[in-house]
Amino acid sequence: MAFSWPWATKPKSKILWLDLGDLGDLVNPSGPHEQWQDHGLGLLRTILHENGILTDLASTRAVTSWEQLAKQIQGYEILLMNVRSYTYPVALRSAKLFKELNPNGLVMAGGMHATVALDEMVEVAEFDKICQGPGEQIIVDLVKDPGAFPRVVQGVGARSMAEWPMIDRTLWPKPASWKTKRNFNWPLEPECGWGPGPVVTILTSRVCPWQCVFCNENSYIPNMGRRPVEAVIDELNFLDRKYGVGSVVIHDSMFFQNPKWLREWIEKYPRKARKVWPYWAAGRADTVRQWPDLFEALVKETNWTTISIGFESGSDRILRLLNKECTEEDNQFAIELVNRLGDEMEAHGRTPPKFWSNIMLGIPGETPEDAFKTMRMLKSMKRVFPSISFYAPYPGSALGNQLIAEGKSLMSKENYHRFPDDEKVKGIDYQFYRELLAGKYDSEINRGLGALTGYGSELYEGTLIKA
Ligand code: B12
Ligand code: SF4
Repeated sequence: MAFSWPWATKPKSKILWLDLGDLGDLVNPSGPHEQWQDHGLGLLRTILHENGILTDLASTRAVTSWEQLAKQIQGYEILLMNVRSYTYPVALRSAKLFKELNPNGLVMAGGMHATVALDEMVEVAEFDKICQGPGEQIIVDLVKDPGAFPRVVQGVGARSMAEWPMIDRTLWPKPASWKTKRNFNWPLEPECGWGPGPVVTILTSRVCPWQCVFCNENSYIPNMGRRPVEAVIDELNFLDRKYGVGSVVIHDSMFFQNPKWLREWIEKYPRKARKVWPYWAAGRADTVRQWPDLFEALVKETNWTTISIGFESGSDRILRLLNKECTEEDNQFAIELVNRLGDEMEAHGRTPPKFWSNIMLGIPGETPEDAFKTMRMLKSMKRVFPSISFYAPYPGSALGNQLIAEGKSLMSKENYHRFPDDEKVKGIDYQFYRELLAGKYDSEINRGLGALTGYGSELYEGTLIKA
């Protein structure tokens, strides 16, 4: 039987999976998103356990010091980690600590960072095996016989998410303090203001086909079939029967794609789910404009209450620079539609949908007027959670790779972590943006509102968001 710290005293398996995140995120978290669970870890541990390979679990999020972590990672032969760029600093330090404590142990790391920044990881001797790409079809063999593989391993994925097992959510780390335990709803997840708890995070699709230069996931995540609608509903019903579901977060990078799948979702979710749980999911302004009826049906019939849209900017110039393939007009169309739907639903006593509006500031090439236009766009949203961050040049993305190559990125392996207000690119006037968010230019922004309606003048103050 596998177990998780802090209740365990001695290793039961020789293999340890280390969940990554900032120290203390499951002890005394600064926000709800840090407490969300890692589906890569959940999926691969489920596959390992289904194949008879039991792993123990520790989490950097469940400790508040490296000394505490050291006690939990001693005595193991293999350390497994899912490394993303924003967890790379913690992964690096953990790998070194593991090798100090277990000089004959093997560190095997996979995850996004291995795929997009292999060079960086290859330089570090402590990483014994580095797996690029998906791991579901290789993890069992790799762990059974690491010697049969070269140091850098090409991962193998499933053709379709239909082949993925249902994650055994009890293999996820537990909240690690009385304070977090109270509201965590483990093995489901805590609420974050988008819908009632317990929250289920779930994936229905893996990759987004667009190529925004700050993201372009499809250049490094292989395409794979979407999870069948029935399987998603079955999992939600199973979790509801077992734990009771309050609301759902669909973690897909792009939920609003593939109209055939979405039509089936509209047909089956309201009929077959034990309850039409409200959910958070992501879309794009241009496709909302392209398929407005489909969008409206999703909002009204399936309870899509928190609509995440990567608006990013309110200026055509910047949208083009980002290869966003959305225009100011597309953005305005989506905003007006959601404003109207919200009014109608409210008039019928229903909860109106709300935007989770992703906005980037400090994009190289952005002028103050571009930023003012973005703020005006934000003010034309009647019901909105603004999610504003300073642009971050992540490796793997076209613009990120370019800025890193030009020596303009301020993100380093000690500081990949994305704090929304960190300074991330050389030459950006961050002071201007801080003043903008503190309201210094409000009269200018409001003057330019023109035909747009300005809702809530304090809308974006203090709204730099970490996720
Ligand atoms: C859900 C999600 C979130 C959620 C939850 C994160 C969580 N707890 O897991 C939230 C909203 C909180 C979030 C936040 C952020 N995220 Co995010 N997120 C995602 C998303 C959409 C899905 C992740 C997922 O579950 N994937 C599915 C699982 C199964 O895949 P996986 O974890 O990669 O694991 C597979 C492989 O990597 C491999 N593997 C993994 N580990 C191992 C280990 C071994 C040994 C082996 C062999 C293989 C292996 O096998 C697995 C199965 O195939 C991804 C995009 C994507 N489609 O993956 C972005 C993504 C991971 N996020 C990203 C970023 C940048 C962020 C943010 C920094 C936001 C931002 N854009 O500024 C923040 C940071 C939060 C923080 N803590 O500071 C980037 C990471 C880029 C990078 N280079 O690492 C991604 C890729 C999106 C993107 N294109 O920009 N995110
Ligand atoms: S930013 Fe959004 S739309 Fe653009 S590639 Fe990434 S997930 Fe797709």
